Amino acid sequence: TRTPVNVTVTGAAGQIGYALLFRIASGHLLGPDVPVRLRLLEIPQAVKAAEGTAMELDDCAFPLLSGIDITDDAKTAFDGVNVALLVGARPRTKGMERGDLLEANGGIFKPQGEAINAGAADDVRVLVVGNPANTNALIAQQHAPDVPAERFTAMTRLDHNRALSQLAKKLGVSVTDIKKLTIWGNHSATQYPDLFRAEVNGQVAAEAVNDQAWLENEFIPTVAKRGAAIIEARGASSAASAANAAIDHVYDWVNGTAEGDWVSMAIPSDGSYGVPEGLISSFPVTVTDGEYSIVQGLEIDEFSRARIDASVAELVEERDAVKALGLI
Ligand code: NAX
Repeated sequence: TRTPVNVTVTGAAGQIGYALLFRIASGHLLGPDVPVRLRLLEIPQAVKAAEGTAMELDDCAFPLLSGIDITDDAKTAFDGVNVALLVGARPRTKGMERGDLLEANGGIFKPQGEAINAGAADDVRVLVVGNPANTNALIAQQHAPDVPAERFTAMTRLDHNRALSQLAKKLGVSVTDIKKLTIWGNHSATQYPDLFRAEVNGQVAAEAVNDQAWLENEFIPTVAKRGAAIIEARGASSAASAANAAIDHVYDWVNGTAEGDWVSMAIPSDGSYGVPEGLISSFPVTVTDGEYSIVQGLEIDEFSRARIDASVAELVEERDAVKALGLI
């Protein structure tokens, strides 16, 4: 029998945590034959709620779930971790300036990065979901100098999946007919969902759409502002779809991407496509043998170039702001 994989989830008592944990325990994160051991990290006030979720996990009698530990101590939570899902973050509250938001999150992601550095397994993979995800990932990574930088990633897969679904609806096709879609840049309103390199049944997606006004004025804003639309409709932020995207991100990172397709992941830039080295920015990536690489050699048209540059400029600003605050 296989040794269980240690999966740590932070913010485990939150709403994404609630949607995520049951799918991890039922084998969707890593595969149907991979046993998992869950570590739940919460703040002290939410430990009891996490214990309640753990009771429900017990009550599912998942064959692959070999144990659950709950803690409010980051060092304990990340000791021996193989997959770290950093979901818990400090949300922006009314009247909060960007500097306050970044500082509050620095107070979370700096110690978590240090704890990962101290105790993680050699093969650790980190996915940051908590916003501002790209910059939180950068903070954690900068405090984990002994972990290869590329193991720190942030989630743009929800944006990717949202874009797939919007495009499929527009063209009356199935999401499986669409390949090579990319989210570029920051997981924020400046992100660029790219249809010029995407394909629909072999045809360039932007050409299949053949409606630049829809692309610019409907598609891009709908994908970029979908989070706000969900809050408006549901009265709560996206949770199950975010958990689903986290599952997709890690599953593909571990098990590989499909031949002839790619996925979107925010990863440390190696300078590809003019994105400054080290920034955690979303790219088209393929995965083979558990290692991702940025799809190379794509020609970037002028319209796309301007959109990518704008989102990357925002990431540079965020990085400079956390630098100025002494967080990295
Ligand atoms: P909730 O507020 O429901 O849950 C967050 C949980 O994190 C709470 O239980 C809280 O106690 C815990 N927490 C706070 N600080 C912590 C710390 N230092 N250590 C451990 N746990 C801590 O939020 P939820 O709806 O679950 O969303 C979580 C995060 O995901 C938010 O930052 C949200 O903005 C972000 N999202 C990111 C998305 C993405 O695509 N990258 C999409 C969905 C979501 O908006």
